[in-house]
Amino acid sequence: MRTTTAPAPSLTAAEVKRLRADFPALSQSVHGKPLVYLDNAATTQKPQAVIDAIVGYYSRDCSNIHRGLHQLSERATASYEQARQKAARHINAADARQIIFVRGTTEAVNLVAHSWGRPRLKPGDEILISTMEHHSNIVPWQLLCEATGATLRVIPINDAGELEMDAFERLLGDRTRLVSVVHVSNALGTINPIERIVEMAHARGALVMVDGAQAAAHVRLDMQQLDCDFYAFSSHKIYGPTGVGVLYGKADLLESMPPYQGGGDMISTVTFEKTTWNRLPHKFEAGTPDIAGVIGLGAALDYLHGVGLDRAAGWEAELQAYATSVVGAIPGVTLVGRAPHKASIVSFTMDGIHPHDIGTILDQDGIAVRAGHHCTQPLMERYHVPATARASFAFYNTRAEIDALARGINRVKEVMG
Ligand code: C6P
Repeated sequence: MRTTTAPAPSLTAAEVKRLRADFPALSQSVHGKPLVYLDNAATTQKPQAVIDAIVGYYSRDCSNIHRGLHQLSERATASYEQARQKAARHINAADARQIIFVRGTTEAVNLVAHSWGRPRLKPGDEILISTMEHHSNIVPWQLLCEATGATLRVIPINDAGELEMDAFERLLGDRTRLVSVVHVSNALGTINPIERIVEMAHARGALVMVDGAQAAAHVRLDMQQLDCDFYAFSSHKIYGPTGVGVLYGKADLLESMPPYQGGGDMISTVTFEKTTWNRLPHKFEAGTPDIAGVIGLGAALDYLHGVGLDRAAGWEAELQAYATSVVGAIPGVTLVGRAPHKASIVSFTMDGIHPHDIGTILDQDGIAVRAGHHCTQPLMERYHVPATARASFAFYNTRAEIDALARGINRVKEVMG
């Protein structure tokens, strides 16, 4: 018998108010105004629990991991490996061995391009990406293509900012070895139909890598259901520290790939004649990792699941809808990215005003947004704009902050004449 569960109700405004107190950075003033932090796609603020976990490691458990037999090392190793279990649960990976700690999404893509791609690809093979990719999901594949003679092909998008799935189907062919696409676009907010993409790619014998940098904090993830071959996300966009991220991979693929870097911890035995590799996941974690960062990520995942990812996402969806209507209604503002299925991002331009001016004037009002090409230059070219201003939300943002953004945008118009 199939059972259905009702969607979790969204956080309430009162809960959000209480939760904001968990984030010390949110209570500060900037240029004499209360901070309105709407740059969460660049990085989220960190709850006290994450800060405490990092301080706790350095002040109590500071030691190296997987090496020492002493108490401190055992404690640090346990916290580090617990974080791996938490990351596995966060994305519903079948096995924590499939979680490789890396520096972030960027390193995860580079790892796959290097370890999976270099030994396998040859001239005539194709890698498929999309127009809305972040540079970190473009450049590693370009480097791979240069090294192997493979070809990079690009799925177009429509004006709303959605993948053109018919074109994707046509581009998929016997030569396609890998499709690497973003789950949630950092510049448009579009949520891509990953399950469908995986089905279509697998039907043609191609693997799928997903850049989940903007999805992991906002979308419930289930690797076993998505069935993608690789998935990457960064800790710092999910309330954790910078410098850490996760590469998930299917176990048989990871087993078949050579190490990315050589050094300590990733070996089983070393002689000058021959070295054998450690088992997963350690084969891909050479050298002393960012132990405090990984422990901080574990605390961030505990924190987010304590809040409730679905309830947080529900609140963010309300903010997204409200911001889209309020900002989109301001004369002279054009929203860039109007897909019906979006998460936590409102990107816009203003007639005759450079996005850098928008960002600078909003900052004077204490409002933090990002203005620029968002490391998606080919996407900016697709829309014939040099840059956009981007407001991006976390569950701790409020409707009052979006009202402040709208007032700020009106002030930008006044200042710029
Ligand atoms: N986007 C933004 O402001 P790293 O730097 O490795 O943690 O993440 C890279 C990355 C990859 N993919 C997507 C979709 C991303 O959004 C990012 C980072 C930030 O949009 C900084 S450019």
